This record gives sequence, C-alpha cells and structure tokens, in this order.
Amino acid sequence: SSALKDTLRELIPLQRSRLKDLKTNHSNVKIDNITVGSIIGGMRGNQSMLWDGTTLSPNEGIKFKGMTIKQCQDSLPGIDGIFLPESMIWLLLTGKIPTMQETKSITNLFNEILKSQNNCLPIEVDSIMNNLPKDLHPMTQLSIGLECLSNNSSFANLYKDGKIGKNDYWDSTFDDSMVLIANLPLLIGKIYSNLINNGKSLGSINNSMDWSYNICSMLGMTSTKDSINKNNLNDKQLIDFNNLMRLYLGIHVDHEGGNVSAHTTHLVGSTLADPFLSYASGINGLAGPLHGLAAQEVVRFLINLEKNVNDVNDNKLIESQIWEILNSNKVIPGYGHAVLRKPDPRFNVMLEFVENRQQEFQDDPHVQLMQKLSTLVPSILLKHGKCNNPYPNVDAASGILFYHYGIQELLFFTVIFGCSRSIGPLVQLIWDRIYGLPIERPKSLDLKTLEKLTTSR
Ligand code: FAM
Repeated sequence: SSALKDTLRELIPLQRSRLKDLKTNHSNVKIDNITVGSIIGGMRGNQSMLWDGTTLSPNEGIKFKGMTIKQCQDSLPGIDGIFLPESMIWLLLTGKIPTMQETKSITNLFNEILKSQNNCLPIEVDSIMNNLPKDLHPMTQLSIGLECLSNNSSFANLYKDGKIGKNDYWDSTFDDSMVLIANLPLLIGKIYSNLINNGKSLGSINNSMDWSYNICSMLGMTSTKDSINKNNLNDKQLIDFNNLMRLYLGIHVDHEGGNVSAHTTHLVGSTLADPFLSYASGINGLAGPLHGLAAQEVVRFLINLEKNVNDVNDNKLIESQIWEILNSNKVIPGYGHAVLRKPDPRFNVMLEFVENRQQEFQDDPHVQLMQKLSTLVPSILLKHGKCNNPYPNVDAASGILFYHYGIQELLFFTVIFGCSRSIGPLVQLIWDRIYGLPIERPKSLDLKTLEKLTTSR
C-alpha cells in the first residue's frame, strides 16, 4: 500500500454514496438539450460525461479541483518554485493539497516500482522497443510500448482469474496506473534514444530523484552523471531544462474530460480494458494533427517566420508576414481556442519562465519572436475579425522552449505531452472504477432519421 492509496481509500465510501444518491434520486433530471448541430458537430459542448479532476473555464482557463494554475503554483509543493507533477497526482486523485512529504511519497512509489524492475522496462517490452524501426513515428512507438506494458497488468490478470469483484476493480487499476506512469521515463527515454542515438541509452534512472528529473535524465538532459547527452548545455541550462520539464509536465496533465485523449481513455476504459490499453488508445488520439501536434506546428511556423524577419523589432515586417498568412486563408498556429476566451494561463506561465531567464533567451531569435508575436498577433486577429479568441494558447510557447534546449525532433514533442497527459485520464479511470461506471454506449442516429426529426418539428 502507499500513502496515496490509503488516503484515496478513505474517500471512497462518501464519494460512492454521493454517486448513488444521484443515481437513485435524480437520474431523470435534465441537464442539457441535444441539438442536431451538436450531433453533426462533434458533440461540441454537450454536457454528457462525469469528470472530476478538472474543468475548463472560458475566462480563467483550466482549473484543477477548482484551483487555477496560479493557485496551484502558490500552493502545491515543488522545486525551485515549480510544483511537481507528483503533487498534481495527489491533488487530482484526492482533491486535497498534498504536503511535501505526501508528494515525495508518490516519487518514492514510482522509484520503488522502477527498482523492482531493476530500472529497466520489462524484458519483453524492452525487446519489442529495441526491434522497432528506429524511424517509426515516436507516437506509434509510445502507443506500442504502452500496449506491451499491459502484459503485466494486475487488473487484467486478476479479472481473468475471477479474483476480483466490481467493488475492488479500482484497487488494481490504481496499481496499474502507477506502474504505467512510473514506466514513462523509461519508455520516453527508449523512444528518444531510438530517434537520435540508434537505440543506445542516453541516461539512467536515479531512484532518489523525482519523476520529471528521470524523464530528463532518460533524454540525456541532466547536469549530473546520470545523463550522457546534454546537448552541450551548461549546468545552469540543464537545471533550467529540468524545471521547464516539471512545469510543462505539471500543467498539461488534464484539460477536462471531453478532449479526445481523455475521452478515449475513459471510453475504452469503460469496457474494463486495463489501464495500459485504455491510455494507449488515448495516446492514439493525441497523435492526431487536430489534437496533440499543435506545438510542433508552432515551431515550424516560428522557424519559417524567422527566416523572413531579420530583426525581431521590425514590427511592421512581422505584422505584414502575419497578414500574408491570414490573407492566404491559413491560421496562425498557437493562437485561438475552442473554449478559452482569454490568454491561456498555461501560456502565461511558460512566458514567465522565459521572462525570468532573459539572459538565457535574449540571443534566441525564435524565442524572441514567440514573445514578440504574443504582443502583436492578438490585435491583428481582432482586426481580422474571425476568431473568437485572438490570444495565445499553451502551444504558442512550449515547443520553441524545448527546441531552445536542443530537443529539436519536432515529432517528439507530442510524446512529452503524452507523458504528462497520462495523469488526468488515469486518475479519472481509477475514479470511474470506484464509482462502478458502466460501459459507454451513446445512441447513434442515421441521416434519414435526423432529417425526419427536423421536418416534423
Ligand atoms: N488564426 C486565424 N484564424 C483563426 C485562428 C487563428 N489562430 N483561430 C481561429 N480562426 C478562425 C477559424 O479558422 C474560423 O474561421 P472560419 O469561420 O473561416 O472557419 C473562425 O476563426 C472561428 O473559429 P473559432 O471559433 O475562434 O475557433 P475554433 O473553436 O473553431 O477552433 C482552434 C479553435 C484552436 C482549432 C483554432 O483557433 C485554430 O485553428 N488555431 C490555430 C491552431 C492552434 O493553435 N491549435 C492549438 C490549440 C491548442 F490549444 C490545443 O488544443 N492543443
């Protein structure tokens, strides 16, 4: 058992009884109207799923158990003023702000899991990952790796042997989820070394360090002897990179339940597929260009723009380049959002990271351009008059910061995103099983029926 699991166990009776009350006494209460527009429009805005960890507010952005990013920064335990993703796991799963000790108990749990595997991927997973074509899409590699990990799923094994009843499903789902998250540093390291180092390891796991550190280490990017790559960075830069990783991993964990990776994990999980298969499905969704690939689009855009703009202070030229893109009917990557109506607070914290390190970034024309665009683009988009939100979103900054520190394989950014995003959907999957939610099965309608329903109204 672990401190996290013990704390979770205490919450279960009350939460189950709250759900039971809704189910028995209020099942017929109407929440929303479903329109034809929603059925043919990607179910946009339908209020139709239970998701406890996060909610997205158009004006305040993402809220974690009701807390804004700023509040999380102020109250969650961390290192160098940046909260640890482990503290976010505690918050999302229990609804309580953890102490540093509780946060560290999750770090320790991950390290115990890794130690029990000798700090290596399970042998069959390692062998499959080693034999993948080295240029296989990094997201495909991530998906395959997660699916192979399901070989050791406690949940699947106990279920197969008829050893658990519905009330206990959450317990082994919890264990599997922790194993999955704990293994991500190994998996991401394997994928990155496949990409850039012919599969040869770039670093090693340090069992006394936090999850984000070990992700950096396996990318070869720590200031210690744990890593061998380092991209010619000095110690301060490597420590900053570790903090950037903690920040990035902490703020990308979840974005409500309706986005494709979260919803897919929940949907597939509702069949009682194990957590590895469920999250691998979410990862397949994250790999789509309309979902997880935006950060790399922004980097391509900034690199191209920089080629045409010699001076980052030449506002006129930059503005004319932006108009050129808009006039050719293309979007400005990194700007706009389906739900948000203010600058994305996740973007703001990334920008703050840069502003606190002006010396580091002052000679990087791409980062300078990213900053400059955030002051120029909103008013241009307002004049352009089309989009509902002219402000930068999270992806406007993240990719170019990784790029700055030498992670320049653009396809790899989404893999880092996929590490972070494991947290929200897996936490919810544990709760889905605590609540005993049923298999999802919405009703579909054919076109003829839709037409019939519209003409009869
Ligand atoms: N540049 C130019 N036009 C834009 C725009 C932008 N950045 N964002 C929206 N528009 C246009 C949009 O194309 C649409 O035009 P049409 O009426 O001609 O179709 C109009 O403004 C209304 O769109 P909206 O209601 O404001 O946005 P949507 O909810 O339809 O779409 C986004 C939201 C994010 C897909 C859209 O803003 C976009 O394409 N942005 C650029 C790409 C990007 O940054 N994606 C990452 C989003 C990120 F936050 C994430 O989810 N990972």
